[in-house]
Amino acid sequence: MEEKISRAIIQRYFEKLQENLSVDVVIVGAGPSGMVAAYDLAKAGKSVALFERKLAPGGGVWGGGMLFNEVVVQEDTITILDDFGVGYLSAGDGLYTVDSVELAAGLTFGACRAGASLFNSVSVEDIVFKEGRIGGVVINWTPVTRLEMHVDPLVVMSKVVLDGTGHPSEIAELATRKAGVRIETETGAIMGEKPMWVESGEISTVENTRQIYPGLYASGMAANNVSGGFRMGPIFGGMLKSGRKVAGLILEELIN
Ligand code: 48F
Repeated sequence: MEEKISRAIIQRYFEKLQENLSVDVVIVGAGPSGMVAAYDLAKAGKSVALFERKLAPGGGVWGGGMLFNEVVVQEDTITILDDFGVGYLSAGDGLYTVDSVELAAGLTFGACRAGASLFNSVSVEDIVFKEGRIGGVVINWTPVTRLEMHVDPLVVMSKVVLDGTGHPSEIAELATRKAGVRIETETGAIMGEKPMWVESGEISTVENTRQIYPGLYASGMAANNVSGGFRMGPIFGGMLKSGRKVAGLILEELIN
């Protein structure tokens, strides 16, 4: 029995990894925007590999506002919560509270059930940059990167990479710093997140969700950081809408 359990885990994990060595879409970061995008893209029949540095997917959702484990969403994003079967309560003025643990768990479950392959504890440490296009990601175990062990990584190829890494926009940062490319912003560089202004940040996060370089898209707070939007704190409608928007844009590219 002991041996069978280990064999089953090893066999299935390596099958899963091999199935994901070349995919339609790599999503970096299992935050809310990345997981909504993963759900929509997988539902549309695309192969999606989602890499999350931490053990637990969910990004900034779990902590709610200052560790009070509730977040707020706006009325026009309720349909996305319904898709995932996540519950909500009216807080008046078109706002709803959502239990942040239910939201993180619901988004994770929804993305996986839709068919996305989620690899947790795996960090994306570099990009593949070939012939003027981002063509995949370089991955390693998070403990290896955290301990700065001298271990070479592996590579996953994809038609499209989505930077869903949140505030640091790590993939856009790699593209500008290591590949030296100009990205699709006013300055051609990462503009950096501005301070708190909820209404503006919520709108601009969705507006700034787009392709920023051939083969590279940005969503959520990564899109905000890339294009210099205002931060917005524990309101998550913009993140959910950003994930839905970027999935639509990627689908358009993959179909054409
Ligand atoms: O930051 P995060 O939750 O992404 P998001 O979809 O949502 C932002 C909100 O949570 C919140 C907010 C709302 O008002 O301001 O911050 O933009 O999740 C990003 C995920 O990406 C992972 C990271 O651990 C987190 O779970 N991540 C970051 N860099 C890497 C990564 C990397 N290089 N490789 C793998 N995962």
